[in-house]
Amino acid sequence: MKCRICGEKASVNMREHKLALCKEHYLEWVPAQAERSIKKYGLFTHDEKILVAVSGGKDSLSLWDILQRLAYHVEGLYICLGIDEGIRYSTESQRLAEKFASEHNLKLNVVDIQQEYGATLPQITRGTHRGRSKPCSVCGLVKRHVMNRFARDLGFDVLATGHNLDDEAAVLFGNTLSWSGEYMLRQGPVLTGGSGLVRKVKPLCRLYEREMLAYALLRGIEYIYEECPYSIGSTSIYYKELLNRLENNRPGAKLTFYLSFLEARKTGLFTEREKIQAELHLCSGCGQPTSAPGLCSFCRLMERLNPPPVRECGI
Ligand code: Q46
Ligand code: ZN
Ligand code: ZN
Repeated sequence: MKCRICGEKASVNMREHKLALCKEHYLEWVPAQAERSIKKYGLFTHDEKILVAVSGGKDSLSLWDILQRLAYHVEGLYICLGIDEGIRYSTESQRLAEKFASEHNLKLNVVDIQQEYGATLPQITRGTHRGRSKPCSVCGLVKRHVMNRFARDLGFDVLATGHNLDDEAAVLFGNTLSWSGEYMLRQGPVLTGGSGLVRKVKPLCRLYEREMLAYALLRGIEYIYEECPYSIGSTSIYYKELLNRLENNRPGAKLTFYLSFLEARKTGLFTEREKIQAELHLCSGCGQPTSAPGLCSFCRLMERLNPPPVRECGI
C-alpha cells in the first residue's frame, strides 16, 4: 500500500476514507481533520482561551498535542479521581499527563477531588444509594461539574474534550435505542455556553478511535494503556463492539451514522416538548447549569455524602 500523496510506503490505511498515508503525511492529515471540524462547527478561534480536559489517555493527550501544533491558546486540566485500587490508574494517568505537559512546555492544571470535596471517586460512589450507584455515572457527574466550574472560574472561553467518533457513535446509538430526544439534542460537536455553562466542544468527533490510536503511536505520545478498572463490562464498550462489527462489514458506517444524525437534527427531527426538556436551568446550590430546576445532581450527590448535622431537639 502506497501513500496517496508522496507514493512512499503507507503507514496507515483508512478503508473508511479509501485513503492510505505514510507517517509524515498522516501526522499532517489528522490535525487538518481536527481543524476542519473546528472551522465547520465554529468550535473556537485563535483568540479564545481553551481548556483541554486531559485524562492521560491517547485521545485527550493527542487533542492537546494537535491544538498546540495548530497554535491555539490552550491549557490542560487533569482531574484526580483517586481510582487507585489495583493498577493505580489515577496515579499513573496523572504522571503521564504531567510528563506530556513538561516535555511540551504546556501548562497543566490539576484538581484533586479528595482535596476539593473530601472524598475520592470510589468513596463517593460507596457513599451514595448505599453504594448502588454506578461509578461511571457518578464519575461523569463529578467530572462535568469540576470541568465547568474550573473553566468558568478561571475565565476560559471553551472546554475541549477528546471524544472521538467511536465515543460519539456509541452514545448516539444508546440514545437512539431509547429515542432520548432531550439527550440527542444536547449531543454534538459543540454545546453552546451561556448562563454559567462554558461552551463544550469535541474537535475529534469525526476521527475514528483507531485513527487517534495511530496518531498517538506515530507521534510517540506516551499514554496510559490500561483502561479504567470501572470501564470493564460497561454498556458503552458493548455498543462500541456492536458498531465495530458493523464497521468491519461496511467501512464508513459509523461516520455516516453520526454525520447523518447531525444533518437530521437541523431539520426539525424533535418535538417542542423535547426541545424544552433539553433546555438547561441554573442549580440553586452551586449556580451551575442543570437539566431540571432546583439542585443539580452534583449538589444532591454531595448532600447525600455530607448530610447536614442532626440538630438536638432541645427538650
Ligand atoms: S474514568 Fe470515570 Fe471513565 Fe473510569 S469511572 Fe467510568 S467514567 S471508566 S471515561
Ligand atoms: Zn506520504
Ligand atoms: Zn449544583
